[in-house]
Amino acid sequence: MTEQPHVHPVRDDIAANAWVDNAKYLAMYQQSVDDPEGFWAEQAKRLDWIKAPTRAKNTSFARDNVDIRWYEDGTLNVSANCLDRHLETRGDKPAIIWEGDDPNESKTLTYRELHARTCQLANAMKELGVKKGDVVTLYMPMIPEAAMAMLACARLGAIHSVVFGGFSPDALAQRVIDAESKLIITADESVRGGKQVPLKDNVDAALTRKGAEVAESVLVVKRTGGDIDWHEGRDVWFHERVDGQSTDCPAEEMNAEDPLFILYTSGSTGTPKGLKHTTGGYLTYAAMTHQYVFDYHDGEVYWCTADVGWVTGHSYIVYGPLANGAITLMFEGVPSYPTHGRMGEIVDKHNVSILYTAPTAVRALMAHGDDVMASSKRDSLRLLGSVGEPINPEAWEWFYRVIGNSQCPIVDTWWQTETGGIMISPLPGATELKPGSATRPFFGVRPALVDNEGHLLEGATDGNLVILDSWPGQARSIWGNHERFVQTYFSTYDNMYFTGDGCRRDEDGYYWITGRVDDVLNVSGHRMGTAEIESSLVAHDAVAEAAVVGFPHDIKGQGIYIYVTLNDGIDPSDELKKELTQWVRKDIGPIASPDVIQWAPGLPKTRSGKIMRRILRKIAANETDGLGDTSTLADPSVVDELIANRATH
Ligand code: 6R9
Repeated sequence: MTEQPHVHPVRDDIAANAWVDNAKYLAMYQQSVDDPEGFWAEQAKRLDWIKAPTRAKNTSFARDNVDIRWYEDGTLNVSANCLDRHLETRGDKPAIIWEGDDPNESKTLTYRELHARTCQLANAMKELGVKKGDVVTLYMPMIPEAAMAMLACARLGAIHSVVFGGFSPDALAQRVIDAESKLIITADESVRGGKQVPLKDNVDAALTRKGAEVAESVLVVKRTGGDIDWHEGRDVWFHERVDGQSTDCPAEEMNAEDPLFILYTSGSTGTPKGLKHTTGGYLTYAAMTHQYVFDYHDGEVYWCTADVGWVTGHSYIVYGPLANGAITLMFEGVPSYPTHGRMGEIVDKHNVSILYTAPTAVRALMAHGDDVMASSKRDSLRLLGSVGEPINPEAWEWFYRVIGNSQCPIVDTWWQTETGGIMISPLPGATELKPGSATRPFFGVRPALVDNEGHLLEGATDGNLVILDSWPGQARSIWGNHERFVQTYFSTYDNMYFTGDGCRRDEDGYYWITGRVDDVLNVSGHRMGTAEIESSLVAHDAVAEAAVVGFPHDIKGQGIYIYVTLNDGIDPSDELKKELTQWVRKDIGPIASPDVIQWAPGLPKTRSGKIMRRILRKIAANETDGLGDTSTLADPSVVDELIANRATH
């Protein structure tokens, strides 16, 4: 990238009212890295503790002793911090504004109502046998009950594991089994874009899988009233069990390092990992980043368009905003329904000030031209945010100009499931914006770039993005497998957390994330391991071998390109391509739908049998002029064959 970016200076009107301007950012940042103990001890005061911590940080990234603890002698309850403590000051103010898939459906829950409903649900969960330390799986639509269920778990000290409602029964079963989850909370169906998704049927199917019988109860919200099967003794209607409960439920006293949730995410190898997040540090970090990055001020309506199935939904629909007493908008549907103007119409309808969304959504709207926003004014907007993948400068400028009427700064926030909260991002009152750059680190975050041997690189350069020291929101482990946690994040480079992302730092010290450097794809902001898709494909009778790579896709950011070697005697056909596409969708979920399948009589391999994905990526991207070093290939003719028969997309 040699082209000079178009710099957007800090707006005076924003800086004048912002929590931090540039001088304050620099001073606070310096303090946060010079004296993390003092800085984070002070920040902990934003929460209500039952017993205040006497120490903030106790962390080690050493590979033989990865041990991360924050506020370890403090106790608190996350649900009490998100609900109870607001009752006196803002009990009758909105907590959640819910906008249904159908534009005629919306409702508001005040803090008092959300508190009462959460207590009722927690009492119902107790009746169903849920205790402190149990794992509860949530497989839910984007309805307020999803937030209530998270908060009810937190209230009881149970650990939630939210599984995205677009995942298949097998993917759900895998997560239920891994977490040994005894209760599942779901709905009969979810509704997105006018279509029903059979959540309860999927749960039924998941629970027939071997091992999934650990789940003893299924609590079912009636969302659509659609037809479902009923398993007497296992299934319980939400309204029947919850509505009559007491609206009072004491919040369990939890240690700061007790688990709050696990959330599964894809890595470069193996099955998805359940990242474990804990209470005190996570909530401090989620609340603080929400306040500063979105420059949140009391009474503003804030809308994050993510799904609660992803970490963005956890930290920036539920925990960060509610800890701050904010008004958080929750949207059940999709930005394209009933028309592509929906997002702007929701902004107008609810007077949204802050809109946090994903580059893929912006690009999908941009493809329809500027008129797509003609049905709304969006003059309530003050700030825009982006997350999930790199945002290309064209999409950034369109987001700025068309959605934000050239009036709103954009915070491009880089972070991960593992980091719990935003790590690199502009602060609206402090940071000059360069479209495409996540800019500078948040307080307490020490990013660095290293070469492949782990040598620290200085100045303007490209490298692998690592973080040199711990921050309170960081995941503590992988559920049931600490060794894998150490292996994945702390063994590539000594004493550093490895993010898996490549990155460039420019002359101004701004960070530009360039994408994953491992075998993880980012399709429309969803993380997927190539290994997961490959293992799904080779489980099909016709498939001998499969290799999956990403390729540049105008809207999704990355598309999924699959090379398949068929078993002897199987004929390639378009029908078989369709069958394999359905197979993967059914096995993992629609988000893993292949974009392109190419038959590959052979795959390029090294003499030791390793697939050379670098070459497959180049062919998929149609960059076959610069294949680089192919001298280690066992059989170079394989590559010529693949180029000659490259599939188009
Ligand atoms: C929050 C979230 C994490 C991966 C991450 C990176 C990519 C996220 C980004 C971004 C460039 C941004 N990513 N935000 N890349 N700019 N602003 O998305 O978590 O689902 O775990 O994905 O997403 O590659 O490593 P998660």
